[in-house]
Amino acid sequence: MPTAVVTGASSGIGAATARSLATAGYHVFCAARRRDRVEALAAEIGGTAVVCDVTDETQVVALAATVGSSLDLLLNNAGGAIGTDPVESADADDWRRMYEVNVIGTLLVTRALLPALVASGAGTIVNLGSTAGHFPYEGGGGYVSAKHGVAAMTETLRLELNGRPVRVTEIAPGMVRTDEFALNRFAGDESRADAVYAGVREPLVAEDIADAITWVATRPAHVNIDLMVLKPLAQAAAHKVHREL
Ligand code: 8X3
Repeated sequence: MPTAVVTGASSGIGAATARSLATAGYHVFCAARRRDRVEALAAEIGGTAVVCDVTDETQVVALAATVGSSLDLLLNNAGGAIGTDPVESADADDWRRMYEVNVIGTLLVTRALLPALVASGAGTIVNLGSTAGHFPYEGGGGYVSAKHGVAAMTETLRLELNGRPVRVTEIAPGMVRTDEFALNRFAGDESRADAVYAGVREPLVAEDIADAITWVATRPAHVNIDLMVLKPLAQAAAHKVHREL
C-alpha cells in the first residue's frame, strides 16, 4: 500500500486531501497540531495520527521516525495567512509567523522525509502554494512574500533533486472557501472572513484542491506536474472576481 504524509491535516485542504488519498488507496499519516482532530480523521480513513507542529524540529523528526524508511508522497499543506496590513504598517511578528509556518515548516518536513521519499524509488512532494505566491496583491504583505518563498523553494528543490526519483509539484490555489483560512487571517472575525467570499457564486472548496493533488500524485512516476494553478470560474485573476451582490 502506498504511503502519504499530509501536514495541516486537521482541517480544510489537508483533511480533504487525506480523505481523497485514502480513497485512492494510500495509507495516510495525518499530521497536525490538534490531537483530537487528527485522531478522528485517522480513525475515519484508516490512517495514522501524528501530532506535529511543522515549525518544531523535534516534532518533525519524530514524525519522520513514525513514517519509517520509505514514503511515497509528502503533501506540505500546513500554512496560512495572518492579516491584510499594507507593508507600510505591517506587523513584523505576523510576517515571522507566516514565514515560519509556510516556508520553514515546509523546509523542516521536506528535509526530514526526503531520505524516505528517495528510498521509495518513486517519491512525490507536493507543496501547497497559492496564487499569492505568483501574483502580489495589496494587503497580501507577508502572505504574498511567504508563498513566493514556497514557490521558489519548490523550483529550487526540483533542480537539486534532478536525477533522483522524487517529483516536485506546487499546487497554487486562488479563492478556496474553507472553514478556517479566512477566519485565521482575520483573527476569528467572521464578518471580515465572510466578506472575502461575498457574492461569489461558487468559490473552490477543499475537495476541489484534494482532487487535483490526488490526480497529480497518481500520474505515472515519470510525469512531473511542475505547477498547477486553480481558481474558481468567478475569479479571472487575484483582483478580478465576479460578485453577484
Ligand atoms: C489563498 C489565495 O487570494 O487569499 O491562498 O491569497 S489568496
